[in-house]
Order: sequence, then C-alpha cells, then structure tokens
Amino acid sequence: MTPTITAFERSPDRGRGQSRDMRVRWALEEVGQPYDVRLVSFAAMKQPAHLALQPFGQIPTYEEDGLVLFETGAIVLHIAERHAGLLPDDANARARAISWMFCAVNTIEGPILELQTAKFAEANESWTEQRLPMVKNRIRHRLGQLSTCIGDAEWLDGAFSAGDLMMVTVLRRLTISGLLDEYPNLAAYVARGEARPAFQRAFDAQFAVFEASEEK
Ligand code: GTB
Repeated sequence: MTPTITAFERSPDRGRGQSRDMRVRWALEEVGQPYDVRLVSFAAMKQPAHLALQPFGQIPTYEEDGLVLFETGAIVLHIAERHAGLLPDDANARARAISWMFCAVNTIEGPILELQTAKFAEANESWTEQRLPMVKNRIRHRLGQLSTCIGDAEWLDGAFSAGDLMMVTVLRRLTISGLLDEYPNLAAYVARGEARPAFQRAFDAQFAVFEASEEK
C-alpha cells in the first residue's frame, strides 16, 4: 500500500525544505517508495481528526496499512528498516547509524531549535539580544564536536545512511544563520546531502506545494 504523509498546506518556509516532512519525503525517495501527501492547514492540524494521528497537532504524520506514525525520527527509522538503502546490513554498523539518527534529533537539533525560538517566538523580548550570543555559542560547541567527528569523511560512518539523512536535515536549519559556514567540512557535508538525487526530488516535490499555494 502506498503510504500517505501529511505536510503543510502553506509552509511558512516558502518551500525551502525546512519543514520536517522533508526528512520523510527524502527517506521515501532514497528507497524508491512512492507516497501520497495530504496537505493540512494550521487550523486542521489542531482538529480531532489530525490529533488522532499526531497528538501534538503537528506535521508530518505517516499512514500505511493501518499503521499511523508520528515523530520524524521514528518515521525515517520505520522506512529504513523496511527498505534497503538507508541502514547497513552489518548489525553493529546498523546500530551505529541509528545512534547518529538519535544524535541528530537529541544532541544537535536541541540547541538549533533554541536559536529558532530566540529569533522568532522571543524576538520582541527585552532579553533576547543578550541571550542570542549564548544560544549561538551552544550551537558552535556542538558543531565543533561534530566537525571533529566527521573530519574529511564523506558521511558520518561509512556509506550514506539514515543517520546522515537526519543530520543533514537538522543542520540545514542553520543555513540562514551563517553558523554552518564557520565549519567548512560541515557545510560541505550538508551540500553533499543536498546534491543527492533523492534529496532533489523531495525538495522539488515540497517546493511544488509552495508554488501551488502561491497561485491560489
Ligand atoms: N518532533 C516532531 C517531529 O520530528 O516530527 C516535530 C514536528 C514539528 O515540529 N512539526 C512542525 C509543526 O507541525 C513543522 S516542522 N508545527 C506546527 C505546530 O506546532 O503548530 C517545524 C518547522 C516549521 C516551520 C519552519 N520554517 O518556516 O522554516 C521550519 C520548521
């Protein structure tokens, strides 16, 4: 059965692939699994029908043969476990790739989300200007450590995996901030991810949604 995912009807990022459905689209493209997309408005995301799929009223969700999933890490892991191409066959290498998936959402994404909160939700607070350097330095600390881990390698641990897919999508949140450019090997790593044909297909698909929403 073709899985169905949900995505923003009108993405606030204007189609730049920053919304989290991008991770799921990219994973599905990497493994060659066709999918349907149901677009939801912000209002619909808070209604019972969507809350039954995603208790926090967010996108994306994933539905397939009566299975309903939320949380992008879990969705990408589900896809990677059921299709070849995103996790190594060797059990230890597979476990390490899954560690990198958790690292992306637990260790790296947290400080990056703090920056988004400071810049948008807390933009008008009197203390935001004072707080921003601390928030940015926490990100730099993690990026420095990650930069050392990657070194000159192409991917985090051998061949491209779901760990890289999650990490690249998390790091892309920093594109506008310029912080990524302070770590040339990380900027190159993200560029390598974005150059993958599956990424391009996923990006084009979500950008087409934005373009269609502009025409309405
Ligand atoms: N932990 C969950 C997961 O990984 O699935 C988080 C899901 C999540 O945060 N979804 C966001 C959402 O539905 C969309 S991606 N938000 C609506 C709400 O909470 O009411 C976050 C996002 C939104 C906008 C941009 N942007 O404009 O650049 C980027 C990322």
